[in-house]
Amino acid sequence: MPEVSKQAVTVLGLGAMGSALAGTLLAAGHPTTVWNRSPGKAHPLVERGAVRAGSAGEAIAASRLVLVCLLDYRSVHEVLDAGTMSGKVLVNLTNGTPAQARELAGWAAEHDADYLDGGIMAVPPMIGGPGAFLLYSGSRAAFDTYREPLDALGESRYLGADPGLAPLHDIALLTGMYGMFIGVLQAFALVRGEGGEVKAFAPMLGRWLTAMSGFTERSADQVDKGDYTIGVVSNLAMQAAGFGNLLAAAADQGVSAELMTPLRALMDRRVADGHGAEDITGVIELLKVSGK
Ligand code: FVH
Repeated sequence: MPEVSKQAVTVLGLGAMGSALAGTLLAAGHPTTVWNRSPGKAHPLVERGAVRAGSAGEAIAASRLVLVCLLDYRSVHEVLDAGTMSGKVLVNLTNGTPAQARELAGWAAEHDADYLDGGIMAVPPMIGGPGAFLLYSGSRAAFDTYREPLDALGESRYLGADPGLAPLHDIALLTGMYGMFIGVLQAFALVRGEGGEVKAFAPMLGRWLTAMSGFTERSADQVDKGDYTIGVVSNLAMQAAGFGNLLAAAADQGVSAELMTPLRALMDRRVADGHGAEDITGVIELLKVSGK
């Protein structure tokens, strides 16, 4: 059986993530052209079989599929302006806002290019492994045509034609992650504040966070229905009273509670508004910004 040739890919940006993407595509057998502003970062990939382009324009010309993974959208625009995008399929894996993605999709359309936005839900060592998943939105045709190289990077999930959908979900997921980071950092600061060994405490924290992870599904149901009385196990008034102890313990230890105090204020407002018997999820009602 003759070997079916794999689709050629250009990767613009060889930071930690771009290098992982290009290395994974090479390992999957895709002819890969690479370019980076600082050319030295291409060297390990060239040793593995990548073609180093002399300029961003040359890299864009090399393949129909152009993956871009740079620091931000400003750098994306700077780099893409150097090439001819007509007839290309641009897959942008740079972190940004839904508005930035929609603007770039419009720019691509003006330049006669197809556009797919992507959100990478993985850190570089995870790329190509079973834990990585990537969110896509924008051109369905681009997603279907290049499904094979996209799947090589991780599990691919297409969210819809609106290019803003992938960054919306990406940013929402990262928001959840940073919320967890806030809690972990504050918990470690408290344990350290009393001279405890954080490494010994960490497995207990991991176990507790796993036990509490059911909150996401239970609260999602409450939010979708706009009813914060469904399945209440721990009412808000009780939680608000206990939350004060988290802040008081920090103050006793000389640990700042600045990561936590905003939630305290919102819980207290919600209780004062008469929702103490409901779930904490109702705090979301106070996050609505008027005029939007
Ligand atoms: N690394 C991670 O954990 C996360 C995982 C989820 C996705 N993010 C996003 O991926 C984008 C790239 O992140 P990265 O990890 O590759 O970042 P760096 O290693 O810092 O590399 C940045 C690359 O961007 C190039 N660059 C910056 N400014 C410019 C510019 N004005 N013109 C051209 N290129 C530019 C930089 O080039 P150089 O400094 O090597 O010359 C790197 O190639 C990012 O959106 C994450 O949020 C990563």
